[in-house]
Amino acid sequence: MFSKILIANRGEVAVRVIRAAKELGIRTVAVFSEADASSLHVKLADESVCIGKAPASDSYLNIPSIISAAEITDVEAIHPGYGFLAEDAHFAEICESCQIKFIGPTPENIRIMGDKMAAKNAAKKAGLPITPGSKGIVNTKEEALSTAKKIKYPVIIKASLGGGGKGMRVCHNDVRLVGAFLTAQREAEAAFGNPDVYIEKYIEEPRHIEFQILADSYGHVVHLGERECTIQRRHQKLIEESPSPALDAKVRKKMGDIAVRCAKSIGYVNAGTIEFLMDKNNNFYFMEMNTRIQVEHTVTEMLTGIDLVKEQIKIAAGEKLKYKQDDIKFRGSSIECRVYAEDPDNDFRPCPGRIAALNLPGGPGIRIDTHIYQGYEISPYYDSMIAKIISYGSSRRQAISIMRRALDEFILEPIKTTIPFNREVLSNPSFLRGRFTTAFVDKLLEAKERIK
Ligand code: MV4
Repeated sequence: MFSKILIANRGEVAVRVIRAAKELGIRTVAVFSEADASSLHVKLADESVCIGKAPASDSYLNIPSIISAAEITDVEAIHPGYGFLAEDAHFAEICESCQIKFIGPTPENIRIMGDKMAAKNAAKKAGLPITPGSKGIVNTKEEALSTAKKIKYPVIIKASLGGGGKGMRVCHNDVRLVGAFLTAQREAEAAFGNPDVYIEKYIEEPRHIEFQILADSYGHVVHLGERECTIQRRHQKLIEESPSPALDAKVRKKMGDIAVRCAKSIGYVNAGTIEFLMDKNNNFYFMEMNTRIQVEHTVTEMLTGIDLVKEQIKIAAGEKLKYKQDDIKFRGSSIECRVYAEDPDNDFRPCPGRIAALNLPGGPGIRIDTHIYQGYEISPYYDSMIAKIISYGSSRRQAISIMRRALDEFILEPIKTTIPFNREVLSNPSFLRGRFTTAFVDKLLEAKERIK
């Protein structure tokens, strides 16, 4: 096992990784920007190194600074958390070439899944269900039109290096398709330095369901069940839960087996997530694979009792998985509400500032993952997620009532947060019945707008 690792991240995930390392008896090095000198991850780590100015490009994305910090402090491995450099194949490569273990998948794993068309082709080759669409990159408007003719409207144009909703365009007819195709190419070039786009059948009002997998370096792969991530706004997830109210045992088994097959087929190592789109008739399709630990990994931990971050570190250190698929038991129901320092009544505008008063919820069935404390200054430079509230109960109803009680306990002054919005979702009849699609949040906000 490693004796010392560096955490190339900030905020709640840096704290999360430090906790896992501590429990494994590993010493920790925090890196921080000039804006984060008094951040919790710096206080909790054994050592810390300032790596640059507040803008992420000068600090948390600054590879030479991070590698220098790792060399100076003599760490054996780097955990990237999520965001920043977590899915940067080049960074993973540089770590390895400096004899520093990257706690995550191989550079090849990251590269193939970062190219969404290549990922789709790999998934297809492994026998996964994929949405009908172009065989590969679509290069001309004639090809775009013939693809649409074959799969029929509506279609969606996606940037090959996009993902997470960036650079997507939905089209309903030939007239719109040509313009949208050319714009999508131009936008992809500007955003990702590569104009490649592909086209697929647009699945209307789907659900987003993802499977957590763990893979060791010896080809052993298990899945840890699904997460329901359909409650999103502009590709920002707001509430996640496990199990998904949309799956029965049969579909769950089928999707889990498929997720494992996908990871095995590309020789995947470490923790990863296979995302699926599910349509109204419960048909599901491979969408993307995330090659990192995710924000919502917590709900999976509650059901399985498995610490995913500790597993990531153990896998990177060369340990074998201790579980076979049948050893993984799922118990109860868990929900995560993300708390953003944003004003839900003002188009979710970020609300940075100093926290004057704070009460974090607690009690039975509540877990809080956060880096905030009373007196902490929420920085305008970074993501506005300030806490995750995770509830755990014996049933979905229990998990919901525990969460509603916890939301009522949360006090944070004078910053506006998305807690009131979370509360609304948790009392919405469609949500309570487990019947919702990716259009849920927009519909809720539109309904509110009408009665204003
Ligand atoms: C789609 C889709 C419908 N049909 N692909 C959004 C994020 C990126 N991972 C892919 N996304 C979508 N791909 C086809 N063929 C709808 C979405 C989508 C979406 C997916 C999951 C959760 C929320 C979403 C919100 C809007 C669009």
